[in-house]
Parts: sequence; C-alpha cells; structure tokens
Amino acid sequence: MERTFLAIKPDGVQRGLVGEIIRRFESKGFTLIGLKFMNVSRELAESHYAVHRERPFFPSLIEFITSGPVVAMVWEGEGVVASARKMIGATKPLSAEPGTIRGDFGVSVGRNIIHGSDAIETAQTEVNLWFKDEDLVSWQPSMTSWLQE
Ligand code: ABT
Ligand code: MG
Repeated sequence: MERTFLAIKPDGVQRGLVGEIIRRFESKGFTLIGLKFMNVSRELAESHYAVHRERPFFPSLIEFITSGPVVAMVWEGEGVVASARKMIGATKPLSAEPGTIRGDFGVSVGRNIIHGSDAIETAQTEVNLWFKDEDLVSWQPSMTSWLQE
C-alpha cells in the first residue's frame, strides 16, 4: 500500500494546529501508521532538505525546521502521496487554495505549517530517513469496507 511522509513543522505545532491537521487526514480516510513528536537534529534537517542545499534560503530553512518540535508521521492509503499534497496546498500559502491546510492557515512560504512528500520515490526515501521499520504499525482499520469497495 502507498505511503507518504508528513511533518507538522514547528510553526504548526506552536500554533496549536496538530489536532486539526491530523483530523483532516483521518477524516479523509487515510491510515496513520507512524507518529513521532520530536526535535529535529541539524543532521536530519540537512539530509531531509538535501535537494535545497545550494539554494539561498537553505540556512533559514534549516534554522526554522530545527527551531522547535515537529510531529513526524507516516500515512498510508491508495493515492496518498498526491492526495496529501493536494490537501496541503501550494508551497506559498498565499497562493494555496482555500480548503487546503496552507490555504486555510498560512501566509508565508517560510512558515508553511506542514511538509508532505512530493512523489512516491521521495516518500519512500523520507519514510526511511525519519522512521525505523519497527516504529511503523501495520493495521487494518475496521472502517475499511466503508471507505473502499
Ligand atoms: P516542503 O513540504 O517543506 O518540502 O515544501 P514544498 O515541497 O511545498 O516546497 P519546496 B520547494 O520543497 O520548499 C521546501 C522549503 O523551502 C522553503 N522555501 C522554498 C523557501 O523558503 N523559499 C523558496 O523560495 C522556496 C522555493 C519552503 C519550504 N518549507 N518551509 N518551511
Ligand atoms: Mg518539498
């Protein structure tokens, strides 16, 4: 089954949006299989954002993501990678559609509340970077037959 990595960033945690954000993915019908409340080390932050290493905003991005606790999560479900990105909305919160997380709660690209893997391969890499296999819980929600034919 497809999996994605989501992380509620320090701004989302500080603003008290953890419950609201988890509620949206639960209500949609995706399955939570990994959850961790943690501080992010500089090493982990730099690996996670390695593709942006040469960009001018890289130092402030690392500063921000290591500035306070985050909620790291793995969610499972058919099409979850692309669907979660839709639910999160555009990178720039002012361009994000209302109804998306960034569209409803954000104004600034450097404070965009939540991270979501951008492709299936990226998701696999990020799940492995943030979680050990034994920390993921494989389970079958009893409502499955009410969500899928
Ligand atoms: P992430 O989920 O954090 O990866 O955001 P998203 O995939 O929507 O956007 P990308 B392009 O991956 O941006 C990563 C982080 O870099 C910040 N950023 C990005 C800037 O601050 N300035 C910029 O010009 C760009 C392109 C926004 C993203 N996260 N934060 N915080
Ligand atoms: Mg990204």
